[in-house]
Order: sequence, then structure tokens, then C-alpha cells
Amino acid sequence: MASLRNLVILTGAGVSAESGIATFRGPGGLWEGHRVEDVCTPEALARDPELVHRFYDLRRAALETVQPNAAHHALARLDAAWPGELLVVTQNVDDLHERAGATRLLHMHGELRSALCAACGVRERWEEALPPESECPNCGMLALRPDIVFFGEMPYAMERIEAALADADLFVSIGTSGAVYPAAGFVQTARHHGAATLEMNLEPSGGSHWFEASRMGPAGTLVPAWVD
Ligand code: BJW
Repeated sequence: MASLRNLVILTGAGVSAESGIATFRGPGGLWEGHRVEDVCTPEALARDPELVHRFYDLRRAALETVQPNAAHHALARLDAAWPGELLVVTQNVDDLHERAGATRLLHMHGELRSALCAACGVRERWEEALPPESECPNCGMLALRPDIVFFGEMPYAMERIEAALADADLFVSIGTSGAVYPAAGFVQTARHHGAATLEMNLEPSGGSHWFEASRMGPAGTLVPAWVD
């Protein structure tokens, strides 16, 4: 990696799979019996807020029982050691990257440990299970919801991500199916701006053909081998 200076690393559910957090698609995917595309929507939240809140309360509670794995730790080591620009853009809503020590990190699809006020837009740390009728500590409205980017909503920090992709020398995608946009299009953006591209995934993803190089296998093995 001697001639490289600026790295953008996109992570998805496959990075947390070996920590025991289920991926979204494929056997044993998260919303069993439901397609994630059908339930992770603002309409589903409006229709049945209790169900959606209960689901995220369970997911948040489950964070207590999982730990970062070798892939999270390797990326945190890279973050600490890399002298150039580095940005880890995670689609994951768990906090395993930061618990491993990541500092240059963006959660583009939100965070389980955060609450979003649908009225004023303030984002607060989710200290305890907040029922749907909780008041926003900022504006007092009864509008707190999980700080999760649902389908049809704009992911976070897109301007910053686009800028990092435009400057990237290397774009690496780890553990994502490439099924969800705009993240699935980052490889094309990075290539357009001249970056080298590398995919690491358990199996070829929907976007594999966009990458110049690929390594197939579990992230907990591939990522430390790449970093160290
Ligand atoms: C391993 C492994 C191991 C396993 N090691 N690997 C038609 C065409 C194009 C786009 C659209 C369209 N219709 C609608 C859209 C837009 C839509 C979209 O993309 N829909 C698709 C379904 C087609 N996107 C949106 O609505 C987004 N917003 C948007 O587009 O705004 C407008 C906009 C315009 C212009 C610029 C920017 C924006 C919002 C998307 C929000 C996604 N939210 C979710 C919900 C989280 C809820 C929750 O956590 O409960 O985010 S969906 C879900 O999918 C989650 C994930 O972050 C996301 C991606 O999933 P990921 O991480 O790839 O997981 P999997 O399970 O799919 O794949 C795991 C991979 O790991 C697999 O490949 C395994 O093989 C691998 N793996 N174990 C390595 N050990």
C-alpha cells in the first residue's frame, strides 16, 4: 500500500456477522419472514410504531452481548497507524467499530444507540428504552424514533462521503451485499475519480464486477491479513 495515501473503507453487516449479529439478506437474515425493504420504512414506523420500537429495543439490548471481532480490531489498528486520510463508512447501526477503537468513522445508516427526534431533527444518545410517546429533550415533542435510516430516507453525511470518495486512492468494500444504494454505488464513484478498488466478502456480491480486485472469505480472517 506504499503509494496510497487516502483510503475509504465501506463496511456492511458481514463485518459484524462473526460477532454474532445477523446479516440482513440470505438465510437467517434479520427480519425473519419479512423483507427488510418492506419493514424498514417510514410508513412501517407510522403504521406500527410499537412493533418497530420493540424491534430496535431488542437489537439495542443485544449489543450488550456481542463484542468486536478480528475485522473490527484490524480496521481500528489501521485507523490508528495510517498516516494519510482514512475514513471508515459503515452501513452498520451497531457500535462495534468504535468499541474496537475506530475514530475516523461515519455511520451512514444511523446508530442503534442514538434517538432521532422526527420533529426537530436533534440526535440524542439513547440512554434507556424510550417508548414511542417519549418527549424529545430538545423540543418537547412526542416524536422520538430510532435513529435508523429507513428506505426512502437520505443516509447521513453524504457530502462528506462523496468528498472522501473523490479524493480516495483506494476504496475497499467489506462484508456488504451491494444491494442497497447509495452505498452500492460508491465503488463506481471511487473508480470514476481514479481510485483502486478492492472487495472483501464471504462470497461474490451483486456489485463484484465493479471491483478490480477481490478476496473471498470471512472478514475476521481477510481483514487482519490485509491490514497487518
Ligand atoms: C460476510 C460474512 C463474513 C456474511 N465475512 N462477509 C431502485 C434502484 C436503486 C435504488 C433504489 C431503488 N428503489 C429504491 C432505491 C433506494 C433504496 C435502495 O437501495 N433500495 C434497494 C433495495 C434497491 N435506498 C434507500 O432508500 C436509501 N436512501 C436513499 O437512497 O436516499 C435517496 C438518495 C438519493 C441520492 C443520494 C443519496 C440518497 C436508504 C437505505 C437505508 C438502508 N437501511 C437499512 C436498514 C437498517 C435497519 C436496521 O438495521 O434494522 O440498512 S437496510 C439494511 O441494508 C441496512 C444495511 O446497512 C443495508 C445494507 O446491507 P448490508 O450491510 O450489505 O447487509 P447484507 O445482509 O445485505 O449483506 C451482508 C453481506 O455480508 C453478504 O454479501 C454476505 O455474503 C456477507 N457476509 N458473513 C464477510 N463473516
